[in-house]
Amino acid sequence: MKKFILNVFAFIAVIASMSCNTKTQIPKKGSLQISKQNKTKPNVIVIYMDDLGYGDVGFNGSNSKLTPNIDKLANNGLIFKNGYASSATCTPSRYALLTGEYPWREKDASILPGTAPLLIKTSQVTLPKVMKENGYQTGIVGKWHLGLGNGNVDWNKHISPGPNEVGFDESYIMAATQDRVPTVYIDNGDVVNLDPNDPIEVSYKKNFEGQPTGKENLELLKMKWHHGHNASIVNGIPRIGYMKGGEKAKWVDEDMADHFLAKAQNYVKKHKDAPFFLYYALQQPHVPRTPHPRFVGKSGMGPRGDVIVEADWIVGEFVKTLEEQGILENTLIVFSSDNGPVLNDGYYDDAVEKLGDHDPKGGLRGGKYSLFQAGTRVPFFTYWKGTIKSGVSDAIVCQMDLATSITSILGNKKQVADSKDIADAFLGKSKVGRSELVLEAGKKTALRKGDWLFIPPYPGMRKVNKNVNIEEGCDDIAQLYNLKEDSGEKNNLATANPEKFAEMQNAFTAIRGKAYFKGVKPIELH
Ligand code: NG6
Ligand code: CA
Repeated sequence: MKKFILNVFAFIAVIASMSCNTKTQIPKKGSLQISKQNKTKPNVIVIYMDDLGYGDVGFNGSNSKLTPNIDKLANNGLIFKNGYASSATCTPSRYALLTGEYPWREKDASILPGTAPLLIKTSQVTLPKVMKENGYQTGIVGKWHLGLGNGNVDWNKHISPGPNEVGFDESYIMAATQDRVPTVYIDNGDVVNLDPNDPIEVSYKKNFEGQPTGKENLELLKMKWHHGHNASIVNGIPRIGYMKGGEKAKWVDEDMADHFLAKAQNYVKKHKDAPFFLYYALQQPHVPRTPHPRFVGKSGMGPRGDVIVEADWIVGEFVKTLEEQGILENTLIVFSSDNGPVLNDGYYDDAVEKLGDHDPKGGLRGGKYSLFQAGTRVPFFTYWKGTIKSGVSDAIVCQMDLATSITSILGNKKQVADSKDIADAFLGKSKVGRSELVLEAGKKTALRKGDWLFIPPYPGMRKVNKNVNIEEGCDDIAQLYNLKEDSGEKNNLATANPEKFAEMQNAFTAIRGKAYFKGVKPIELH
């Protein structure tokens, strides 16, 4: 009898568990994925723009209406008014984002040619590795620009080490920049559409015999170079560096945004059922600006505005995919840019002529390549539907802090290099971010601390980069600005406020060392 009762109970338990299972198997549209994933382990996506300025986006006050989709996301997320890239150029900023280390600690972290060896050591802790330790699938789609291989890449063979050796399970990238050769996509270390009968050769030193160049063959160009960019011609666009062969593998510039979008969408669809980390690095609005024909003329500002409109559409489509896959609520999105804006960055593309009233700098001083704020203060927001409340934060946050902070959000502790745990600032639970941050431009550094910016003297260094018409932030004398009262960095208070000056100089010296003032050899960028 006892046995019978036990069996009845066991039977009821089995039926109950079956009906529970059936319940979870017929969820409302979209909820299955959410239930499968653990709420404490959101997907994490970093959407990273290339050269998008603080003032290019509506959510930082621009009236130009270039970014309605990005603005919608930002306005439903947490907007950082003091959000920083670590540097005013691409490679160092990406290095800091992925390693959590100040890029000025790594001597080779400056703008890399397409043939540079991998900058990140395979033994180094990285953001994607940290995510893997936390049980995440990791992927990168888009711009890499952190070097590949060991210094002598054969583009016709498997390329390694690269993103897959520093923490990414999957990678689909361009090696460097859109204006640098090789102009091919690389899928997990292999050039896409490689034809063994048309091998690829790349050099940054000399041209391959008989190959046309931007310098000598102006008649072949559909886009004219202004400075630099006069080496090999691909798709009528002159590039930095020389390339031969690989005709079938060459990308079509106008299709690049759609191409990377499809890869990012596929990645999301493939991995939606378990936590993933995706670093989606768009190429816009870096030069050459090549909007798909359906975006040409859409901004009224020429190609620079048009590719921002294009990128905005892309972000909108990408978010739609997250929604359709039912994972938007379980995904933390971080949106930012690798450095500030530049208009003429080497091609005649009407960026200056058609700018109109638009201010890519958003009232800040400088731009790409600059120690002034427009170099490193960039569009920045976090979005996590249902978890992060919409709002605006003044906390000082840097992309470099994501490695440690995201680990902390996942409930773990891991101090990654210079990356700070400011998880609460990223989630909007605290108004406090970093207390101080060293900013970098072409190996020159400055210190943001509280409301203040200290730039040490850079005697003899060029003040204005005439090619791009941007003030680089250097002066023979030291500079001190109160950014809260003087966001345009117009009043140097170094002599007017000796106490603050001494405090800031000491804080800077404590991090960079006394030798900095004597020994530093900053590089002048083109
Ligand atoms: C500069 C290029 C510029 C751009 C930049 C890298 C010249 C004259 N200028 O050297 O066009 O490619 O490097 O930009 O070649 S970044 O956003 O990837 O850092
Ligand atoms: Ca950039």
